[in-house]
This record gives sequence, C-alpha cells and structure tokens, in this order.
Amino acid sequence: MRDSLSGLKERALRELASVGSTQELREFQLRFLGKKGELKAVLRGMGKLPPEERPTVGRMANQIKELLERAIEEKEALLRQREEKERLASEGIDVTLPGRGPEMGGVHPITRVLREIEDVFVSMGFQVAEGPEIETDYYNFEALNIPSHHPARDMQDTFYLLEGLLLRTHTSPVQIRVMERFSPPIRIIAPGKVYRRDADISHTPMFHQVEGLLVDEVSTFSDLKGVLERFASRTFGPRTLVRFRPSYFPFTEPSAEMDIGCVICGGKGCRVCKGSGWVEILGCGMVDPAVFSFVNYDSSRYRGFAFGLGVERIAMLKYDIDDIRLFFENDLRFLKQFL
Ligand code: 2NL
Repeated sequence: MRDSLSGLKERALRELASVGSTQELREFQLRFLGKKGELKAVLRGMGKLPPEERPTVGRMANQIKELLERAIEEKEALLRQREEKERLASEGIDVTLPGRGPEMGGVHPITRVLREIEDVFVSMGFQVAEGPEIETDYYNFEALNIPSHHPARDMQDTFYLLEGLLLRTHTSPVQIRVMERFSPPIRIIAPGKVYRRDADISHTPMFHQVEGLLVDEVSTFSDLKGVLERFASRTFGPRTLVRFRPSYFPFTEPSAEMDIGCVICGGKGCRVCKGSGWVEILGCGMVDPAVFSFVNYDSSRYRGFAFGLGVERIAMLKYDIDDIRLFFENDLRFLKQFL
C-alpha cells in the first residue's frame, strides 16, 4: 500500500513536469485527484489494511494529495503566464504605432473641368441654370423643333421611361424652361448630366454637358464667335486656334461646329485629330425662330445664340485621355493624377 502510494507520487510528479498546457493540466488533475482518480482508487484498498496501519497510510495519502494540489497550482500559474505571453506575441498589436489617418478625398476630374468651364462663362456674365434629369418629350424634343420622325428621337438613342417621361438627352430643356419663365435679356449656361443609349471608347450612357444661351435684341453670330473664342483660349491656352464649319441642328439656323487647332500635336497631325490638325469641340448656332415661338418670344424683336459641348470630350482633349470609360471606373490610380 505504501509502495503503491509512493509509486503514484513519483509517477504523478514526473507526468506533471511534462504537462504543456492548462487544458492538459485539467486532465492531469482529474486523472490523479478526481473522484474516479488514481489516488481514490488506492485509498479504496484501505479497508483491507490492519486497523493500526490505517492512520499512517491515511496521513501519507493526505500529504501526497496536498503536495500534488500545490504542485498543480504552481504549474497552473506558470502555464497561464506562458500562454498569455504567447497570445500577446501572436496578436502582434504594437500600441506605440501611430494611428492611420483618414485618406484625403479629391474632386473628380469631370467635376473639376465642369467647374472650370462654368467659371469661364460666369466671368463673361452668364448665370448657371439647372433643371430636372427626368424630362417630358415636349421639353426634350418638341420645343427644340425636333419633330417626332427625327432620328434623334430614336429608341436607339433615348432612355424612355413610363408615362411619356424620358431621361434628358441634352440640357437644352433647362433653357426652354428658363425662357418660359423669364423675358429677355437672357444669358445662361445649363450644366449637368445627360443620358444616351450608347457605350464605346468615346460614349457612356451618362455624360456631362454644358449648353449656353444668350437672347437679346442685339446679338449676332460675331458675338457667338467672340464668346466661344474666349472659352477656347481660357480652356486650352491663349494661343489656341479656332475655326467654325457650317453644320446643321434642328434648333439653330445657321448652325456651326467649332474646331480648335489640335492641342496634342499643335496642328501637325496625330491620332487625336486623325491627321487633320483640327479637333471638333462643340456645336453652336443662332436660335431658330421656331424655338422662340414655342416659348412665346417675339422673333422679330429678339435674336439669340446657343451652343452645346460635352464635358468629357473637353477633359479628354485637355488631359490626352483616349478612353472615356476611365472617368467612370473610379480607379484611384487614375483619379489621383488629377489632385
Ligand atoms: C452639340 C450641339 C448645341 C444648342 C446645342 C440650343 C438650345 C436652345 C436653343 C437652341 Cl434652348 N440651341 N442648344 C445649339 C447648338 C448646338 O449642341 O454638339 N452639343 C454637344
């Protein structure tokens, strides 16, 4: 009995030395000191001992129990300390590191160019007018002298909505609305988003336009040219060449398109100007009297000029960008170049 007790003690202490985690320690404790543990198993044999030996054996068993309990406590403290240290090391939080600051945002290049264009026209006395992106057929087409059989009304180009509504295909409806509410003189630009069913390297379903409108008793094609020449030199540099070519729009007569001397090659001919030395940047003309009659302006008294330009196209020329879709992917590597 004494032998098996001291054998148990030796074995327990040896095993305890090799216990490596608090989990293993719990198992160890149960195996030796638990209700169904080894010490209890040995003590169950006490009944067979002669009565005079029982107290000595009992004391011995108690000493072993206390010894093991103390040893387990010490081991537990040691293991806990080690496990905490390992946990902290593996979580790897360096509380002395400085925090990450918020990243600075920036203005999108299209917004930036749009504001520059607005500033140029505002400096020439134009006021900024805005209006709805969801329009009616009347404001988007009819009042602009675009008849119902005109190709511009094609389902292919326009996003039609329910109940005769559509997404505006240009910002001209804003100008119709202004003319309905105010009498001449009028000098406005209408910047904003417009929508067309189109997608390739130079077209996106949504893009930005700036249209301009001036109506007064005395306004001529020369005034139009002067305003647009000023716009070109403010936007592309003071020595920018411009030329006007005859064109056609249902809402202006006469109509023209304005080219600038190619900003990429300086007029020598390159991929951007397709070798011609010139690139188209806007359309313009004198407001057609048919448009004036829709807004009840007296066309024997008033004349006006108007123009329309695409902001993405201006930005692409200004920054030599060959694919319009880059503006809408929002890749930070692209956007950060404009900060
Ligand atoms: C283009 C051509 C143009 C207009 C827009 C306009 C507006 C009213 C009356 C008459 Cl309310 N005209 N706008 C005139 C000529 C050309 O835009 O190629 N834009 C990208």
